[in-house]
Amino acid sequence: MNANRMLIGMFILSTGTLPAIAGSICQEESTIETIADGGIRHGRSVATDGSILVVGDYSADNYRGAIVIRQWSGGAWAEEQVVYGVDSDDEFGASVAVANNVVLATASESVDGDVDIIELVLGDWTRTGSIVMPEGWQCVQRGLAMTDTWAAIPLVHSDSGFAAVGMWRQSGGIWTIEQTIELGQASGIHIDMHEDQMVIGWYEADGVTVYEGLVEVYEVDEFDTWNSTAAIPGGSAYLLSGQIVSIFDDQIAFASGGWYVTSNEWPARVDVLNHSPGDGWVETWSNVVGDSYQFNDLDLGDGIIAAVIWDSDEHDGWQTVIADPATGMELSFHDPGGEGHGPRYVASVGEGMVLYDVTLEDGSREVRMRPAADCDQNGVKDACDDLLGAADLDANGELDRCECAGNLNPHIDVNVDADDILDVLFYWGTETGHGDCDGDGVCGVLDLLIILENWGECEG
Ligand SMILES: [Ca+2]
Ligand SMILES: [Ca+2]
Ligand SMILES: [Ca+2]
Ligand SMILES: [Ca+2]
Repeated sequence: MNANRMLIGMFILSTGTLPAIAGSICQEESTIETIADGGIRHGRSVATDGSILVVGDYSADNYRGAIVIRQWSGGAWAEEQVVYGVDSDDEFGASVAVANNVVLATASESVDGDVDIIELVLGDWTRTGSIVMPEGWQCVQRGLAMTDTWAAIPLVHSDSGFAAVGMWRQSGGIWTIEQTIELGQASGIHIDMHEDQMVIGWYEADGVTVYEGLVEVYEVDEFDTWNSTAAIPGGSAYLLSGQIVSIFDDQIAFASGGWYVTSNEWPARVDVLNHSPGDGWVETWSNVVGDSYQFNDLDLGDGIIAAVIWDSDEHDGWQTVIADPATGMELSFHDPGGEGHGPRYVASVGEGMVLYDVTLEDGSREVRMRPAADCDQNGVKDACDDLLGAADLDANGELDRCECAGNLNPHIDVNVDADDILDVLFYWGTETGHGDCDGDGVCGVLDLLIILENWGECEG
């Protein structure tokens, strides 16, 4: 290795500025606070595409409604921007979606509303137009979904009450309706899209008899037509299936049962199915959460599920849950708001970041974003911590500081000892993953204290 190359190597090791890592992937924890003049429904809807966070509050300004947008730009979160509804009691922002630098937001089903288009114009998020509903159809409050080129809007017929999904395609900034997927008599549907796939959950599909529910997968063909490619009927095990659905890269997740919707008759459960060319959609994971529970939201992305679950047996039984179906991991419960400050409504996951809502001690609300995988809880995704260099010296896929606090050389020993102190002294004052016991990105006195506190053999 010549001297120049060694210098470059040292630079990468010490600063972590690997050019291959996109800024949005290593973004940090963020918060969107309650809009000052509203707030009780702040966070009732959320959406993210990784670099843009959108939070809806349809109660803002006496139910005119508003959305708050934050954008990751130039390595930091830009200031929040607020876009209000046009008319009073619009309930704007009841449902939001974001893709390709375009935000879509609905008004309530009680209003004869269209879907507004909000885009960046000279650095300001601005209402640039709206998607007009077809004659006789109204937009439903919940379940708006979009991709870079498509928007799927849940519709209800003004006279018959029949449910449908309107498919709009965007070309050159103009949105045109291409198709109306008519479902039948019942308006309770939920939609999610990812690239050229869509899932529709229709939990009242069998509304005449037992509400077994139906989850349907659609794919778009080369003629821009969406076709149903799979139907997963409810049946007794999945009663009211499809109340919440999510799709991501040939994987779907859906919630069924639950305390609130079935009065404890059928337990709340989540099921995950994977698609493979030969076998179709096959169940790969399921979790029966229990009789007293209900799902309020779930979202699938990057191979993990983020969900909001409520336990009716507990006074404040709200929890945000992150689960990894691929590893068969049981649901792991997080209560990011702390005791009594649980989430209520939403969870969304994208680019390895989870978006969730919390109620604070004074009753105000905020929406937070944090990495899904953050074992050292420093607000930085562990994969990004590792990019700071040598944070996983034994190369087992877990940050060394999470495995044994203070042991900087797990590839050599399992002790917090003198050579760890020598490492800290060597890296003292530098930005590094090595020698950084507390995960603040630099090596210094706090790291030395952790070594002294944990002196001796590693546990486990
Ligand atoms: Ca971390
Ligand atoms: Ca390790
Ligand atoms: Ca050691
Ligand atoms: Ca440190």
